[in-house]
Amino acid sequence: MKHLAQKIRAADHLLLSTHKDPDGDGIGSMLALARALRASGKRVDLILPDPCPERFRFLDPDRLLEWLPYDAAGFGGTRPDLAVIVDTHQWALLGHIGELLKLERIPTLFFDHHPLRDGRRSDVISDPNASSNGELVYRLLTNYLDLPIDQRIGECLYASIAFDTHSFRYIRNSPTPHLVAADLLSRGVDANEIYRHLFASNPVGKLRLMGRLMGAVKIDDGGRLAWVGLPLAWIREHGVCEDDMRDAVNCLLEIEGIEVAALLKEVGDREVKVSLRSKGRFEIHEVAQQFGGGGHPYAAGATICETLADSCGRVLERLESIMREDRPA
Ligand SMILES: [Mn+2]
Repeated sequence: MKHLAQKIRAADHLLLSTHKDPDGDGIGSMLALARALRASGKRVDLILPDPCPERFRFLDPDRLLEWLPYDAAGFGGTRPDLAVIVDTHQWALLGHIGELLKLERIPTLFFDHHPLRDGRRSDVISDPNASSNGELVYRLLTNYLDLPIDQRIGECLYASIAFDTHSFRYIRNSPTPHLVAADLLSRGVDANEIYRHLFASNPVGKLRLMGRLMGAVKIDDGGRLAWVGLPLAWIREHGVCEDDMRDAVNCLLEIEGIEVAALLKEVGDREVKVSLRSKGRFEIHEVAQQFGGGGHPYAAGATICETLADSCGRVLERLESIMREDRPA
């Protein structure tokens, strides 16, 4: 983190970005870092590889976030000195932004909290024990950059942490997210307001689709595995967006006795997004990696280029095989 702080301090013009399908943690982390660095006099541009989902817009009233401002023509003569990517360390998840950074040879650092997929990398600053990237940005600002955290920055950091911990439910028994959140509250952050935006602003179509989806859930492996396939036609019928279905897999994991949950969401012709979750007895990121994806030991995902039915078959086979080894003789 010292290395990252040095590089940031040395840069006058920074570019911040995050992964495709940007989430509350990535967006909150980008905005918090950008606000703090802008206040210290730096030029900071924020670009997203996909549009910002509606429910995170409240964090960005002055519209700092841009989507696709940089086309193939490049940076228009104003090359950033440094790019900092939050909440991922995978080039593949940056889409066209990754290609542009490579093409223009922009020095790029990844600031992340996901376990590294392929050994050590000098361009990745990652702490997989952190609840969220927001927690890491907080640590960077307070302990390494000595930059003040005002109420606005605090809101973004609080939203990051609340989003990735699902309102402080998944905290890996570390007191840190609570301690950081307490400090942010003391800076004037309105936790109720953030909760309302992040978790209590669901469109009714999402609820109806969830009802339909829950009716289709299958329970296997003697009650330890819950899974469901979500056809693209259902998503269209109910008019929900990608972001709306993000928590569906967690509902499956909340069933009594379930150890592993899988949601397979059809997103296009022969394109299925797989989300895997585990309560902690089984590590499922290796299954995601077998399909070219990644994530945390207990929360991971991948994209499979097959039909929905074939994807379900292949994923179930892998999950059942890792769970079989644990079955009492
Ligand atoms: Mn995150």
